[in-house]
Parts: sequence; C-alpha cells; structure tokens
Amino acid sequence: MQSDLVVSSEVAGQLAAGRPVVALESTIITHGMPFPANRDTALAVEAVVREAGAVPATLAVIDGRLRVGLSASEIDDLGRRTSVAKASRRDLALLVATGGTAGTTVAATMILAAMAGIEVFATGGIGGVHRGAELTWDVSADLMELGRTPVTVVSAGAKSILDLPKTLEVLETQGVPVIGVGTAEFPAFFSRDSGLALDHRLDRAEEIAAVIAAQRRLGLKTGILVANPIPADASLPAAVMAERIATALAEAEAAGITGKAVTPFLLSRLVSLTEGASLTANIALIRANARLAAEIAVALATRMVAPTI
Ligand code: PSU
Ligand code: MN
Repeated sequence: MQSDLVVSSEVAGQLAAGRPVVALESTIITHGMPFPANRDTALAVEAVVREAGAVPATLAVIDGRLRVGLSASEIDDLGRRTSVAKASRRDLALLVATGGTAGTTVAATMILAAMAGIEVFATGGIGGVHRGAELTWDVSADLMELGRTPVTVVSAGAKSILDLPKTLEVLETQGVPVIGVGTAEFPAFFSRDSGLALDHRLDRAEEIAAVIAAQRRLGLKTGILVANPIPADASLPAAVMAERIATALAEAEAAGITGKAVTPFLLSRLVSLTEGASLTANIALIRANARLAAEIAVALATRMVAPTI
C-alpha cells in the first residue's frame, strides 16, 4: 500500500543527503491569487529557491495523498482548478480518507513539511487574529501550528486585514519566536512597518540558521516566524492600503462571509480594489521570502556538516 505521504524523488534525495530544501505552500495557488498569476508565481518562486542553491518543494494534497514536491504540470493543474478545497490541520485526515485535493495553508504546509523533515518554509503572509475576533473568535490555525510544529516560516509578516497587535499577542502566548529581518518592527505585508515593536532583530541568514539549530538542540518543538519586510521598491503606501482594506472588510461583513472563506474573500477583493497593485506587491514579497528561506536552508545545511564550537 502506498503511504499517505509522498515525497518526490528529488526532494527525498536532497533531504537524505542533508542538503537544503525549502517548502512552499499551495493555498496561495488555489485561494490566494487569480490564474495565471498564481501558477506563474509558484513556478517563479521555485526558480528563485533553485537559484539560491536549495531545492523547492511545493506541498499540497492531491487525490488523498499528502504531496511534498510537485511537478510543473501539477502546479499548473492546481492553479487552473476552480473548486479545490483549502486545507488546514483539521482537514487533512478527511482529505486523505476521501481522496480529496486541496491547497495547503501555512498550518497544513507546516505539518506536511515536518512529516517530510523539511525545516524551512517560505510563504507570503501568515494567517492571524482577525479584526473583531473578540466577537467572532476568528483566529487562524496558522498561529496555533506555529506554537506546536518545529518549522521556520519565512513571511512578510501579516496583512493588516488582520488585527496585528492581537496576532503578535497570540504568537507570544504560543511561544513562537518572531524575528524581524533588518527591522525591529513587525512588517505589515504590503508595507515595511506596522509600528509594532519586535523583541528580536537579526540581519543575516546564518544568524537565523543558528537560532533554528539552537531551538532544535534545546528540544523546543515550536515553530519560528521570520518576518522579512517587503522590498522597499515594491511596497505600497499604508494609507491607501488602509482605505482599500476597510472597504474589503465592510464588503465581507455585508456579504456575511465567515470561517475559512474570510481570508480568500479579502485577498481577492484587495486585488480588485487595488487594480492589481496588491498582486504585484504580493509577487515581489514572496520572491524575496523564497530567496531568504533558501539562504537560511543553505546556512542550516552548512552548519550540519561543518562542526560547530
Ligand atoms: N494571507 C495572505 N495570503 C495568503 C494567505 C493568508 O496574505 O495566501 C493564506 C495562507 O495560506 C494562510 C491562509 O495560511 O490564507 C490563512 O487562512 P485562515 O485565515 O483561514 O487561517
Ligand atoms: Mn479563520
């Protein structure tokens, strides 16, 4: 019987040799961007990881298998499909049991990465505490996963569709180290700054790899969130974005959107409300995150072979 977890031969070989691998999520393909930008970005991000000396592994659930490492045609197919599910932790067993297909969120991608032995994962933005969570209790499972699964997630912070102060509070409660890269502020996805201070700033991939190695030595099983601000030339003015986000949030409320549909609804409305500017920014930041993640994975693999003192 074939295993539930299927790791591509390239990724399996790379991992067995202790060489660097970067996990990539697929909800950004199935629910985060329109076709064909979703497919083109997913393929471009894989190329960025390779250029930086690591092997990319895009993760998804396909026909009931937890897949680690997709072919270009599988990425194309996921990008074209319109009715694919969005999988977080609670959906995985159902999909496996019923032979379903889904894009994996940050939470689900962390789980698959950990199963396969991949320690570094690049995405755009993580899910977080939604605005109004004091009434709706809408808190992304991504935050709980960061608290329980030892994978390092390289992101551009979180979008201010979310309540960023509450998101940072939950990350603190969950015991998740949040590392600003070249900044001591939590980045707000489209903008480099949120005005929210972080406790930790590191500037180089080697320093971040050292934290991952220490976390592992100490036996701490929590994830690590690396917050890499969007490249300055791609960032969008915070005031303009605040206005568009307010519109998108009001539309979501008026339409009665709840549960797992909230984030995809807001992301797709933002693309329209910014006439594609949010999409261009999203592509730039995920490429930058993929590069940094690959550098961290390379630094981590180098540490493992070179004796440390
Ligand atoms: N935020 C983004 N882009 C995304 C997502 C979030 O800026 O693509 C996706 C990620 O896959 C993330 C998921 O894990 O949405 C969070 O969904 P929810 O809020 O339902 O937990
Ligand atoms: Mn939610």
